[in-house]
Amino acid sequence: MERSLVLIKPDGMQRGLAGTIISRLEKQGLKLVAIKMLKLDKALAQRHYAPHKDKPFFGSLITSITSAPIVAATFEGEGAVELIRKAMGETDPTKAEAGTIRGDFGLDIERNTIHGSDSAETARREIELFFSDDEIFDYHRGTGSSSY
Ligand code: D4T
Repeated sequence: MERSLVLIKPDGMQRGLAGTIISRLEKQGLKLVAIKMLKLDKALAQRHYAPHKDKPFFGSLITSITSAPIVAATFEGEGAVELIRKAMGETDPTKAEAGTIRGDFGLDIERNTIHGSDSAETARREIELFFSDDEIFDYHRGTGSSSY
């Protein structure tokens, strides 16, 4: 079963959107298997965003993601990576469609409320950075709204 890492970024936290965003993804049928709140230190932020280390926005990305506590979560489900990317919408909220998380809540490209892994391979790398094996739970969740 595929997994994806989701981060509610500092701007999302400051606007009280963590519950709303987690809830949207849960309602989509994705299974929440790990969740925690933490304040990223610079070292972890740089490891997480290492693929962007040569980009001009890398410095401001690290500054913003370490500026306040975030919520990190792991979701599981068939096609979880793609489903979450679709639910997130375009990186730039001004281009993201209405009904997507960034389209509805994002302010600008630096304050786009949510991170989601961009491939299953990236997800494996990112989940390992944030969660140990014993923080990721294995439990049954029915796909119907009334089964548990
Ligand atoms: P993440 O990785 O946060 O899920 O976002 P995306 O996958 O949608 O976008 P990305 O990897 O291209 O960018 C990572 C992160 O950097 C911020 N960013 C991006 C920025 O501050 N300025 C920019 O010009 C770009 C392209 C937003 C997301």
